[in-house]
This record gives sequence, C-alpha cells and structure tokens, in this order.
Amino acid sequence: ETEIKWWQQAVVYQVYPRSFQDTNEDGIGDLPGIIAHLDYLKALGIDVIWLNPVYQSPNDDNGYDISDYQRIASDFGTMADFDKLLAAAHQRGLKLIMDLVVNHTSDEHAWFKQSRASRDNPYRNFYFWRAGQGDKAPNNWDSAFGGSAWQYDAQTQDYYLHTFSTKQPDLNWENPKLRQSIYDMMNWWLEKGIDGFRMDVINQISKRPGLPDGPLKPHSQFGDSQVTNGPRVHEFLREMHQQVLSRADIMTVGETHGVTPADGLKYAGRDRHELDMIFEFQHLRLDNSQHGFGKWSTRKTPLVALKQVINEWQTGLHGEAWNSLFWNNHDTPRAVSRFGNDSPQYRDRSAKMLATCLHLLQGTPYIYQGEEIGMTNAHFKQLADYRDIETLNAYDELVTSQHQLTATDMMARIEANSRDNSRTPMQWDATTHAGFSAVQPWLRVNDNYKTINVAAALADHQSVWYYYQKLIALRHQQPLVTLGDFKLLAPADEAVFMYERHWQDQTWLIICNFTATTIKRQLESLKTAQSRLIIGNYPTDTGDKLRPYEARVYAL
Ligand code: ISL
Ligand code: CA
Repeated sequence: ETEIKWWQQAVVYQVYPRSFQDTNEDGIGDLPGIIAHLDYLKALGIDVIWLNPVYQSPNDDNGYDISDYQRIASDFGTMADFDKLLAAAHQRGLKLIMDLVVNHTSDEHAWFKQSRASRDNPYRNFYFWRAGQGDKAPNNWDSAFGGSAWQYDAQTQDYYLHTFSTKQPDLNWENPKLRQSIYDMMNWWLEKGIDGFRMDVINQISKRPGLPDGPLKPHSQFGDSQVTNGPRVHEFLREMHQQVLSRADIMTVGETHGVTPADGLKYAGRDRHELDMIFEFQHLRLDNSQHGFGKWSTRKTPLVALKQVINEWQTGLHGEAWNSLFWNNHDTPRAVSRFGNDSPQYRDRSAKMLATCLHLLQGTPYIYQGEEIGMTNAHFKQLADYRDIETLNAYDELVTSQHQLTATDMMARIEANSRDNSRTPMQWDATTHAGFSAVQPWLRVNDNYKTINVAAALADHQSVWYYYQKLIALRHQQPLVTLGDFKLLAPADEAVFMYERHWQDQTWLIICNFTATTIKRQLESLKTAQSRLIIGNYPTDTGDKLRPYEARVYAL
C-alpha cells in the first residue's frame, strides 16, 4: 500500500492569463487580475492553479514561444507581481503550477540568436540545423501549424527545425549542455516555491536519430512516429527527475499527444521516476475526420468509442499510474459545446452531466476557466474575429492557397474546432466586455456574456457553478472518489455512460445520459434497497426514466 499523494486528491483549475482578468486597461488579462480572483477560486474549492505561460514572449503562439524563461511578459506584469501571486495563493492554501515549454523556444530567445549567428557558435547545437536537399528541406516533416517543419535561414544557409511555428525552433535535447541549462532554469523556479510543472508537448523532446523522413499524414502530426515518444524520451525524463523533480514536493503533468495507456504506464508509472501524470488525447480525437482534414472536422464524438477509450485508461492505469481527467483546455473547443449541448434549453443540464461524468472518474480533474459556469464555444462567424495562429494558418493553407475547402465549409469547421473557442475572455458579469476589461479585449467576448457569467452563476444556487463546488467537495470528503476502482457498465449503449466505482465495501453507480431525449434503462435493477442518491442534476428521481442530459450518482 502506498500513501496518497496530495495531487491525487486535488482538483486543478487552469487559468489562461491572457483571458482571465485585465486590471490595467490594455485589454489583456494579467497577474494582478489573477490575484484579484483568488478568493473566487478558493470558494469554488479547487486546490491547484495551473498557469498557462506567463514568460517573456513575442507572442507568435500566445506565450508558447518563450524568449526568456526567467522573466515575466510585460503584458502580464512583473516578477514582483508573480511573487505576490504565489504568496497570495499559498496564503489561501492554493498551490500553483507553471507551464514548462522546453521542446522549443522563441526564435527571439538569446540561445537561438546565438545559434543562428554562425555554424561554429557554441549555441549552434542547442537547436537542430541541417543542410537542405538541393533546394528542398532536409526531410518531409510537417509543422503542426502548417507547411514544412524546416525553415531556411539565409545567414548560415542551413535549415532549422520547428515542429510548431517558424518562430518556435525545436531545442536539441541530445545536447547535454542544453539539458543542463533547462534543469538549472527549472530549479530556479522551484527555489521560488512553485508547486510543479505542466510540461508542454514533453513527449516530443527526443527526435528519431538521423531525423528520417516519416510517413506523410496530413494534419495528424501528433501521431507522427518520427517526433513523438522518441527513443531517449524516458531517459531524459528520468535525468530531469533526478536533477530537478525529485528535489521538491511538487506535481508534474506531461502534455503528451499520440500516447496509449501502455505509454501512460511508462511516463507516469508509480516507480518510473518520470512524471506524476500525463494528459492523453485519445478521448479528444474521436471526432477527428479519418480522411484529410484531421481536427478540422464537424463530426461528433461517438459515445461508445469515448467510453471505450476512457475505460482503457481507467483500468489500464489503476494501481500502476495516475490519470488526469479533462474535457477541454486552451487548445480545444468548450466541453459543453463539444460533448454536451450549448442551446439555452440544455446548456445547464449538459454542463452538469459532463462534470458528473468526469469528476467521478479516478484521476486528477482539471477545470478550464469558465467551464465552472458552463461557458460555450465562441460561435464567431467572421475570420476577422479569430486570433489563433493555428486557425489562421489552416485557413490560409486549406482555403486561400490550396483551395481544398470553400470559405463557407472552412468557417463551419473553424467554428466547431478553433482554439479561440476556449480563449474568449472570462465572463465575470453582464457589464460591458463582461467585466473582463474596461477596454476592447484582445479577443472578442462571447455574445452570450449577459446571461452566462460568474455574477449570475453565484446568484443562482442551482447553477453549474454550485454543482462544481459540490463535486469538488465530494472528492475531498469521499476516499472512494480518489481510490476506488472503475467498472464500465453497458459498453455498447450509445446514449448512456454508466459506470461503477468500488472501494472497500462501498460501491457507487454513476449514470449519465449523453442525449437530449428521455430514455428508459433498467436502472432500478442495478440498485439495492439502501441505495441513496449522492448527487444529480434534476431535483427529482424518476427511477428507470432518464431525462435529457440527466446525471445521477448513487451509493449502492
Ligand atoms: O492545439 C492543438 C490541436 O489543435 C495542437 O495543434 C497543439 O499545438 C498541441 O496540442 C500542442 O499544444 C501545446 O503546444 C503548442 C501550443 O500552441 C499549445 O497551446 C500547447 O498547449 C506549442 O507550444
Ligand atoms: Ca492588462
């Protein structure tokens, strides 16, 4: 028997600083804005805040292009603001974890400026430089944001590798000097007292030796065997664990595309000395199109497949590794729009149903800002309302230059999938700009802010917000939620997600209707004489009858 770690019983809240709260009237969220809402987060009951990148950056990819790891972006404030935020969080018993982006830097980072200066610069091998094949790139790898993953640089007449934008050159982890510089930087942050790291695309740090051509799979770069889960990735993580992570009582979560539960056991296995948990994306890829356009699809996630994937992760990692649980983040559509129903009629019910389904699973749940009030997709119709580099590049590629899709078709795909869906400003109240800022925000506010906002949610004791508060409290009070095992029921049911959790002599039954129709299931036969309803999103219990997006949890 191993002891429970604090992060196993914790609920994490993801703050996207650019869109959380602006305090100095520049239309951009900032660190003082986060400090101003710490009591709000404390009241919700969460334990940990994960901050998206707040480091100095030219913002080609909203802070995921870092030009100095040890400075705060002036958009967000100063290092003194950061220190204040950390202290204010700790004062309230909240922990704070930072985004760690070490697969790449900005091309404006001092290391890259050195690296590109000359072929014999001592920083040359901090990155990947290669000669082209004639006038073609060194290999056929695609960038996640469109086009080749190689950029020609006239100064030294070589190409550099960038698996994301041209302003995000990939770091060369084969170089021990680079690794040591990263570990030193991480230790510097740990000495400040932060509580852990969320590690951006961390399973891409070991590239295939020789950088060989890969099988061409348009728009599916993250399954690309040439870039993900490379031969030295576990060695690098263990080295990082030994030199950094093992030195403090922190939590780590790796962002890992293209992983299976078998990989999960390696990255987050209990005795592996690598990471505490990972974000897997299998459950968020089931609506991708099979042919051609990858994430730019308007397909719906089939429930049976979703249940199967979640079942594999729940049972595959139980007792051996640890799951992270999430429906959405800053790179995805909003959960209620994608897996539920964001119409006025069903938004509230389906948001609560999704929360029930996720928060009763085994693992550490992540709430993305605004999810706790049921914020929806942006539903912007004009390309001019979008800011995200991935969205804009995809439109350029698929519509403007390659004519693969019509403008109308692509706009529907963007409306369903753009990362800006989750990046619109936090809706605090019904005043101008939703209380996010006194001036025009960097990204347009969702038109529905007058009805969907924090002030309205807090004023209504039946709101999604109070439902999240209850779910979080349940996890803190009931060891079954953290420790129990998972059993999927009725795997072939296309409408209902039903599972049990067992711990010691307790069994809980979780029932979630993923459809807008009333349906009958033999639920009474699953219950016992002493079964009692723990939580549900309708005020009454109608036995075998499940109403639209109904969720119920029974202790049997
Ligand atoms: O968002 C995606 C799916 O549409 C991917 O393109 C995304 O880039 C991938 O999930 C990796 O994400 C992380 O690294 C990126 C950054 O743009 C994302 O915001 C970040 O979460 C590069 O640093
Ligand atoms: Ca600001």
